[in-house]
Amino acid sequence: MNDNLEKDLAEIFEKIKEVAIYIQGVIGESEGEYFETQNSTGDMQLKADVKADLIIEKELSKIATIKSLCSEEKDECVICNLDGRYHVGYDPLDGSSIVEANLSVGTIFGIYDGEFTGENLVASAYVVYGPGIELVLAHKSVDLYTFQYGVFEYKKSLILKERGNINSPGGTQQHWEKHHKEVIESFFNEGYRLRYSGGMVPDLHQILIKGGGIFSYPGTADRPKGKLRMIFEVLPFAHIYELAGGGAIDAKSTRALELKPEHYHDTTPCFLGSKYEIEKIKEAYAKS
Ligand code: P6P
Repeated sequence: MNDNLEKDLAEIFEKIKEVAIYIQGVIGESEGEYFETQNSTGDMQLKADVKADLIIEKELSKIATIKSLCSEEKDECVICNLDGRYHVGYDPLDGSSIVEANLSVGTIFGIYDGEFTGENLVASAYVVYGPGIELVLAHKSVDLYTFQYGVFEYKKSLILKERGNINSPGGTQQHWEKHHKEVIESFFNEGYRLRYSGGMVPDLHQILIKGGGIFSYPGTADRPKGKLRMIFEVLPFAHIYELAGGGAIDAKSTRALELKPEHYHDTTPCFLGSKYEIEKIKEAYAKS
């Protein structure tokens, strides 16, 4: 039992609001320039990636209840407070490769009370840096805040209906397996609209804001384990989608929140969406 959870999360959420504003500034200055370095997943590192990561590490390590910070941009976790309790997995700037195209990008946080598994996720959050800054905080509900006149103002809770009409299909299409191609096509044949920017945060945010749909990043011939990282990306969004009334599974139809990463940077095929769409994915993959 954790009697301090609400108070602890309130402090962490306030800090996330603060770093969101700093990171927006970093993006604003960015001209898409890269370092010569790569991160643990082999992605080239934008200076904005590294700057955003340093901001988060500097600010969140000030919170005494946070024991460790595990970043997509670093090989290992950083222990910040030995007497702390929570382990925060985060992607400081997801989709940074599209910053140079001035498309929306985001930051993702998973707050784990114990080791990095879905069952230990006590809260998740993400920030969308777009025409405005939007923040979603998820603990007992999925709550949307918009940055207006210098503060984050609560707008509403986000809920996923039984089904939607957005289809957001990731992965290299020439490497999709036959059954995956067929189920993606089946949504389009039902009138779904293609909405895919290459930024996981705005793509998943759009489905939540519109109330339903399906996002997929499958295992493909070139990436059998998919591309999206469990700890920093898939588990936090799986937590958010389930809390909003939808679902999140892997290619074996296992609940994403039941997956147990073996390594910090493990990836998984993932499907996140409304209940109807998740069931269609399960049926299609069961036949394969
Ligand atoms: P692709 C961005 O690099 C990212 O990690 C996610 O934000 C996004 O969903 C995915 O990769 C896009 O990958 O292969 O479609 O470019």
